[in-house]
Formats: sequence, C-alpha cells, structure tokens
Amino acid sequence: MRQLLDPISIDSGFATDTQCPFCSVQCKIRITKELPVPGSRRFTYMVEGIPNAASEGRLCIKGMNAHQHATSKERLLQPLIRKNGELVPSTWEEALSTIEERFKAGIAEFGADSIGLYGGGSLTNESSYLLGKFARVALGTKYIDYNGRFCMSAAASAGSKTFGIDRGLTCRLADIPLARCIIMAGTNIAECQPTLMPYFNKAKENGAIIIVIDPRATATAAIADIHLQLKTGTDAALANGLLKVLIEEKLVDEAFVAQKTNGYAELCDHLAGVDLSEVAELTGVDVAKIRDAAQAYGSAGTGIVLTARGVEQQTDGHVAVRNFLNMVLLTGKIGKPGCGYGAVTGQGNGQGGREHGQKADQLPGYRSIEDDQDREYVSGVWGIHPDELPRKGVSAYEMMELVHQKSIRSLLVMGSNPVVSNPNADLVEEGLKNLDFLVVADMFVSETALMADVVLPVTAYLENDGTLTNLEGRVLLRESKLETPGDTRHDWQILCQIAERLGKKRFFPFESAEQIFEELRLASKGGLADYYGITYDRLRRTGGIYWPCPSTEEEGNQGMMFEHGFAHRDGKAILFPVASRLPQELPNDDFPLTLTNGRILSHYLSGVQTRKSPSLAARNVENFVEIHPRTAKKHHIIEGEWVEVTSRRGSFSVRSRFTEKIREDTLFVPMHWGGIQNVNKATSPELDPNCKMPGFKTSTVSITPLRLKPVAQQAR
Ligand SMILES: Nc1nc2c(c(=O)[nH]1)N[C@H]1C(S)=C(S)[C@@H](COP(=O)(O)OP(=O)(O)OC[C@H]3O[C@@H](n4cnc5c(=O)[nH]c(N)nc54)[C@H](O)[C@@H]3O)O[C@H]1N2
Ligand SMILES: Nc1nc2c(c(=O)[nH]1)N[C@H]1C(S)=C(S)[C@@H](COP(=O)(O)OP(=O)(O)OC[C@H]3O[C@@H](n4cnc5c(=O)[nH]c(N)nc54)[C@H](O)[C@@H]3O)O[C@H]1N2
Ligand code: SF4
Ligand SMILES: [Mo]
Repeated sequence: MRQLLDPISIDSGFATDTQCPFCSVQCKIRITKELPVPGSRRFTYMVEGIPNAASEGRLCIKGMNAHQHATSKERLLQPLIRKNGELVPSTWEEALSTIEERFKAGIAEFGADSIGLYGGGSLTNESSYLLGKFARVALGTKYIDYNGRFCMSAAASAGSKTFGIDRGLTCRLADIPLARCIIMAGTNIAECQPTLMPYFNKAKENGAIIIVIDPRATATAAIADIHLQLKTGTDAALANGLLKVLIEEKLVDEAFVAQKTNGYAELCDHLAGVDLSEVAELTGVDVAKIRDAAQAYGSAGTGIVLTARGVEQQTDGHVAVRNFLNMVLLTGKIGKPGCGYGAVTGQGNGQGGREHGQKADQLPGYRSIEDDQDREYVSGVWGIHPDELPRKGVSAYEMMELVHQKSIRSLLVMGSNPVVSNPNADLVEEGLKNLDFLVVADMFVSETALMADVVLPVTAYLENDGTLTNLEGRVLLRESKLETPGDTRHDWQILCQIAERLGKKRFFPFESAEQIFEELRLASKGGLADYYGITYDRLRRTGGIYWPCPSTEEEGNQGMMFEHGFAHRDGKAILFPVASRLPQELPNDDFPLTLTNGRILSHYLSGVQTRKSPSLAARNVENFVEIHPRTAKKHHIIEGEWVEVTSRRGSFSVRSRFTEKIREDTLFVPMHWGGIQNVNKATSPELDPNCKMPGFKTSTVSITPLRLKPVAQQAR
C-alpha cells in the first residue's frame, strides 16, 4: 500500500489506475508520480487517460487535474467537533461517541423521523446502497433523499412513466455516430461531458444533422446545424410545435406506433389544438425553424434525442421530457441501432446512485418502498420484518423545509454541499443553522461542513474501492492501491461504525466494499436494475457490465434497451399529451429579466473540489453573469464590473461578462460558487409536482451595478 499524499515515501515512477471523480462518463485515468530531477524531493504527476469503452482513453481538463484536489493540503485528515462555537480537531472515538449520544437522544425524545439523511450521486454504489439501508435499518427513519433529486428526477420519472423503466441512455454511445439526426435539448455536452464530443463529431462526419435547443449559443451549439434559441422554461411548448409538424408532414412511423405504443389517439387530439404561431410566440423560436428541425428529425432514417438539466430543472420538467419522448416514439426511433433517447446523467455515479435506495421512496434495484412485495423481498435480504421498514419520506428540498420547520432536528450529510446547491439557499442556510445536530462527512470543510457540529473526514476516489455506474448503465469497478491518508475513513466504514454504536452491528458487518456489493447483488435481484449477475471478479475481467444482468452466466443487455419491447407489462410505451405553458415565473417591471444557470468546463457542482485544484481554479477564480451587451446597456452595466442580481427570494453578487451568445431577455450564471456569489440565493424552490425537481433554471430577476448601490443596501 502506498500513500499518494506523502511525497517522501514515493518512488519515482509509481503509478496508480483510477476513475475520474467528476462526471458521468467515468473516464479511466492512470496517475504516475515522477521525480523529474533524481534525488530531489520535488515530484510531479503525470496523468493519462486509459482506454475504456466510453471515454476511449480521452480525458478532459477536470480529469487531467483531479489528483490536485485529492492531494491538496486542504484535505480533511481528522474529525472535527464544534466546541465553544468553533470546529476543532478531534478523534474518531470522540466523534462517534458524540454521534451515538446525539442520535440516541434525538430518537428517544423526538422519534427516529427527527433524523434525516442526505446523500449524493458521487458515492459509490456500495456506499449509497448502505446509506439507504442505514436510514431504514440502523436509524429507522423515513427521511432520506439525495442530491440526485436535483439532477435526474424529472428524466427518471418521465422514463419510468413512458418506457416503464428509468435508464439514462437507452442506447450505446456507439450508436451516436450512426444517428442521422441528433437533438440535444438543454444539454451542454461540450462543457459537461467533454470526452463524449468526438461521438458527435463522428456523427457529423457521417452526415448527421445536429439540432441544439438552448437559450445560449453554447460550445455545444457550435456544432449545431440548427440552433433553437428558445426562451427559458418553454421546452414543453417547443416540443408540441415539433410534434405538430411531425403529424402534419406525415413523418409518423404508423406501424411502430400501432404495435409498440398506447395513447396515440389522445396525443393526436391534443396536437390538433396546437397552433404553431402560438408556439413560436411562447418560445421565441420562428415557425420556419421549428419546421426545419422537425422535418430533419422526422425524415432522418435514424435519430437520437438527448435531454439534460436545461429541460429538466423546471417545474414542468417531467412533462417536458415526456413530450420529447413523444417525438422519439412517434417516429419509432428507439430500440434499434443509431436510435434512442438519453437523459444525459450528471454525476459520476448519477445512474447507480439513483437505483439502490438513497431515494425517499425507493429500495434497492429500483424497488418501491410502498410496494408490499418489494418490502417483503428486501426485508428478507436485510433480515428484518417488513413492518419494521419505514414508508416513503420526502424529496431533498422538502427535507430542507422540514429542517427549517424543526420537524427534522438532526441531519447527516454524506457527499453533498446542500447549502450551496439547494434552491432558495438563504432559507436552507437558516434551517441548517437551527438544527439540533448536523454531521457532515466530506473530504473538505465545505460551506455545509462549516456549519456542522461534527465533520467526518472521508477518503477520496483515489483511495476508495467501489463500483460506479456510468451514463450508459455500465457498471465499472474502481479499485485503489493507496493507503487512506491521515485518519480518513470510507463512507461505508463510517456507516458501519455508527450502526455498531447504535447496536445494529449484525446488520452492518461489512469489512470491504466487495462484501457490501455481494449483498447489493442479492437485494437488487429480480428488480428492474438487477445487478445479481455482476461480480467484482467479472468486472475486473470485462472492464464493465451493463445492467440489467440477472445471471452470472449472462453478458448483461449490451446497452441497447427496448429492442423487443418496453418495460410496461404489455410491452408498450405510453404517449402522453403535454400542455404548452408559460414559464413558471414571468418578467415584470420589478424583475424584468429571466435568470438561468448551469455549468462551465473547469468547475464541478458546488466547486468544493475544483476550487481546491490550482490549475482548475486559475481558469475561473470567481463567478460571473453572462449578459447581452444591449441588455447591459439598458441596465447601465459596464463590462467586468460587479453587479447584484435580485429575485423574490434573495440576491447574489457577481462580475458581469458580456456575450452576444445569450438571448437579450436572459442571464446565465454558473452554479459553482457559494456565499455571496451563490446563484441559488435567487433561484426558486417551487417544485415539479410529478417528481419534486426544483425549477432551478427559470427565475425572474433584476440586475444593478454594485457601484450604484449604497453599501448598506448591498446583499451579504
Ligand atoms: N464541467 C462540468 N461538468 C459537469 C458538471 C459540472 O458541474 N461541471 N456537473 C455534472 C452534473 S451533476 C450534471 S447534472 C451535468 C449537467 O449537464 P447539463 O445539463 O448539460 O448542464 P447545465 O449547464 O446545467 O445545463 C445545460 C444547458 O441548459 C441550458 N438551459 C438553461 N435553461 C434552459 C431551458 O429552459 N431550456 C433549454 N432547452 N435549455 C436551457 C443552459 O444554457 C445550458 O447550456 O453535468 C455534469 N458535468
Ligand atoms: N442553480 C443550480 N443549482 C443546482 C444545479 C443547477 O443546475 N443550478 N444542479 C443541481 C445538480 S444537477 C446537482 S447534481 C447538485 C449537486 O450539488 P452538491 O450535492 O452540493 O454536489 P457537490 O458540489 O459535488 O458536493 C459534494 C460534496 O461532497 C464531497 N464529496 C465528493 N465526493 C465524496 C464522497 O465520495 N464521499 C463524501 N462523503 N463526500 C464527497 C465534496 O467535497 C463536496 O463537498 O446541485 C444542484 N444544484
Ligand atoms: S469530468 Fe467527465 S469527461 Fe472529464 S475526465 Fe472526468 S469523467 Fe471524463
Ligand atoms: Mo447533477
């Protein structure tokens, strides 16, 4: 075992293979530690991509620099406990005893449901599975949810309703170059999954028409043949326009629709009432462009539709995705080579993290916590009585509301930085401050950890074994040869140790990630996301296996879903009429502009990791707002100056950045900074009623140069 953090113990040429901790492509990496000058103690790291099926050996700038945060001097190496108002270094013994005492007291006084658990899509399958089990078996609380609620819930619920199963990508990445038309709606792959871009470039070389739907002319839109630069929050309406043209131009695959779908007549009735000029008015996209795009997709022999958070993080995200799925189904472009749909999964384990029970209503293998058979099966695997299993809890932001109301009084956060990444961040901060007891397990003192009573130091991806499921549904094994630095522990170890303190060791006897995976295999057996046939040994031999894989004798499904039918009982998919609607918030005199938000290439989510990496941080040291120069002029803003952006919820301050690539009525702000630069101080907490996704991507705001605001009136 070697310690990567310790320069002295390392021989020149020591190499370790790992997987990038950031996005859902899960590129494989080799990191070699080198002493360029023999005898010196100044070492460097050489980072290279290793070929694997998704990344084909490529790395983006985040992967190239991911070792920097993991080896940063800011890594948390021992537990911290708040004493006299300050977080001070402590021991595991003291930290675990404090947690034991506070959890036991909380349960005794207010019941198990006074404790909440908040997980994340960066956790391995093993840790996220165990977190779900920990909530229900060690604590007996129904309150568990995770940051993936803000990420995949709209697309996941849409896929489940339409196809009968939620699987991010329904085809292989290798199908992308075979598609003759690709629709990329609210997805900025060039900055968010950069190593996938060559698949799209190949498609273009093969003659594909690329359609990008985004209020900004992004780096992804740069490869588009047709860019539909719609008003934020109007995707459902735009899809109605596209569907209308498909029907008018007779571009419907009648045989496919008849054999493989239900609901066609209702959809046709609904579309008869759609007026293209009204759609154009609502979305801000010309009728001619809508026609061009629909014709290109409808008449192409093969085609793929991708959606991501631009479409999904809306209060109608679920139905907006379903309307894009209507297009896929009407044209029969699914279940065959060069065809399919993809909700472009976000986090490293954004797919696996949503399958095995960290969701409020879920049990492992996509089972439901409200279904009696599912409850019985999983209780059997866990060795408890089904009556002991709590029922479903509430979604991530709703948990924060319960925190605010003090109905949840203690919270354990593992793998998220909710005070930065929740909408309506000021309310969330107020709630977290009022908790009786907050425990945060992290590699760093994040903005949320800063508020905690106990902070537990965890291992980073470099030191932590486990499986992660990439955006294709391919399960990958990430093993480590490195020692755990300082006093850090694995997430799953921490859960086992707290469970032991609570007298539940017999349910958490695990001594390795692989032992947990063995139980996960059983718990998922027979479920939609069936991992039973996958073993560490097979993963080592094959380099990755797609789920569902119900038997160790089988290969898994090879990545092409729905070749022989959909996952609903009758094998058919469901067409579903979706109303066009105005965006959730409309501009007025007080809040004249629409604010949207998202990502930039060099930073990751709340920025805790990437801001610790000198090479990444240097590319963007602070946040900014993209604004059209004409809009800036109207609001008396000078390029590069600090401005305050205000919504009905709150205000944040950032530097202005002029660009003609954004709509004049829209502002764009990255989500990677906390504190006064946090865009979420202004975002809306209104939730999609179908999936509880917050409407992150559409709020109306005002913008003022800070120079024109008296200091006393500025937000802080
Ligand atoms: N560099 C980097 N890569 C990442 C991440 C990161 O933080 N940084 N995060 C990872 C994670 S967890 C996720 S979920 C994914 C997210 O990946 P994406 O969803 O691709 O990323 P976003 O930038 O949030 O949003 C995509 C686009 O939606 C557009 N958009 C905004 N409003 C609307 C709208 O109303 N309609 C439409 N059609 N488009 C709109 C934005 O302009 C933006 O270009 O990225 C993953 N990859
Ligand atoms: N305005 C706006 N807000 C958004 C979004 C948006 O587009 N716009 N996107 C939403 C989306 S899609 C997402 S996914 C969320 C994500 O937002 P967060 O959940 O806040 O995600 P991260 O910033 O990755 O926070 C992860 C924290 O966990 C730590 N960490 C990383 N790996 C591990 C691990 O293995 N174990 C443990 N214990 N800790 C670890 C990191 O150091 C970091 O502090 O943000 C959401 N918020
Ligand atoms: S951030 Fe994503 S695309 Fe970039 S190296 Fe990591 S896994 Fe690959
Ligand atoms: Mo995400």
